[in-house]
Amino acid sequence: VRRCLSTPASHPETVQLLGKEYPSDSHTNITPTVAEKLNRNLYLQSAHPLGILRSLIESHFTDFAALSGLSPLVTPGKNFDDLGFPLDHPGRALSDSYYINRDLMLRTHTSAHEVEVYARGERRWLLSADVYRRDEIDASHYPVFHQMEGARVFPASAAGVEELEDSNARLSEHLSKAHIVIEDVPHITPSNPAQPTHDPRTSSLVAQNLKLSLNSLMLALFGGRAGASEDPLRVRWIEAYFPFTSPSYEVEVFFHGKWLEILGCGVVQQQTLDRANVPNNVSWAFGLGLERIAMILFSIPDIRLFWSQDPRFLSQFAEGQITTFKPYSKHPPCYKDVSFWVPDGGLHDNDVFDLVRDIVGDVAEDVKLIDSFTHPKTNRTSRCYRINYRSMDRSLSNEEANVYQAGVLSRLQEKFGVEIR
Ligand code: FA5
Ligand code: MG
Repeated sequence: VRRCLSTPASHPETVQLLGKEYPSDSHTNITPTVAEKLNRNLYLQSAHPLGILRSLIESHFTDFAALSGLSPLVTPGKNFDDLGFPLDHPGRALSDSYYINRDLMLRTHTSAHEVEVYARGERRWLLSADVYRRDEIDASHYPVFHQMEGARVFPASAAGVEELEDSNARLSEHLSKAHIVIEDVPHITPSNPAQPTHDPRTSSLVAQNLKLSLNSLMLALFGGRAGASEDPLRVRWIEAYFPFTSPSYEVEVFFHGKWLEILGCGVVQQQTLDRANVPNNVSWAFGLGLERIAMILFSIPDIRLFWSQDPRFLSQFAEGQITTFKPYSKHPPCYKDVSFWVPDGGLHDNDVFDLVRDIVGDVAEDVKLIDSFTHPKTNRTSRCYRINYRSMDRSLSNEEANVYQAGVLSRLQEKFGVEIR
């Protein structure tokens, strides 16, 4: 995995990913640090927290196909257009997503594979994968994370309604005995409507089946782990919006005193199923964040730890077991500020964050914009970011942090033409 960075951006160059070479263009913004992650496959390692969690969910959904190993390189068509994202959706922007070139990107969510999996004829399926987003830098954000998509298809017919009623009765029965408190929202409302081509009653049954299936998963994952055994598990359903589902919801779980967003889901837009050549069917789908859940279940305090190859991290986990992570060290933080005048064309926060992550790697724990002002006379804008340099594995010397800091400063000047203050 290599990108020739020595040539200026205006020259033709290529990007090497997963053993293949791709032409780059004005869209290319993938960094070597991110490119390195493409073949790590953390979620496939049976004794890694992400792999343990994946297996746990897969064994909960009996009779669902468990898919994985699909290439992270997808067309924007697959990631966005097939799912009905409007052309001006912010997720498409260079500031938010990684592009290899204008025709190829790193998937930003597992929903990018919905059409092809439905088209294969799968009717109950799970799909796990690494996904990529340009984002802020802190203990719960990393440019690579993992999602699991899940879906179930029913025929849009009397037989389908019968299957739904049957499944809903069974799941309700199972949940009625459980120690769980669910804050629900109505399946369908004017602001979260059934699709025009759907029979509202069928849509409502599909939404109910989705909710029951996921409440049952939450119970399997968190039940009995929510704190004192007397406390019931609390799950909260919230109305949401996604271009590719309606109605849509988000699920939050109350854990250690906080509501935590776990997943997005909904009744799949008919155009997705039509595009996959399975009309006359209805489906629900969800997409959950594996890190979010694993951080709670294993008490992992920092998302960078998932990428650690330190045996003090890896040796704490075993296949099939949820264990509580014991932090082996917390080295002192080392804060350094970088102040500069923003270039005339402007500069996106995510461009700064990505540059820091690329130069400093996992030693960058946190980057925050702490000050921004525009000079009243010259109209120039100055910004100050505070970087926290801290390794999870070892103590960092001030000299080392200074070397990183110098690297950040010179790359900011070279790449974006900022004027350091
Ligand atoms: C999606 O990605 C939708 N594709 C989910 C979906 C699938 C909706 C199918 C409907 C039907 P969202 O961007 O909210 O939605 O991400 C889904 C989950 O991924 C979040 O709930 C969260 O658990 C996780 N997630 C999102 N962003 C991050 C991040 N930066 N770091 C870690 N986990 C994240
Ligand atoms: Mg969300």
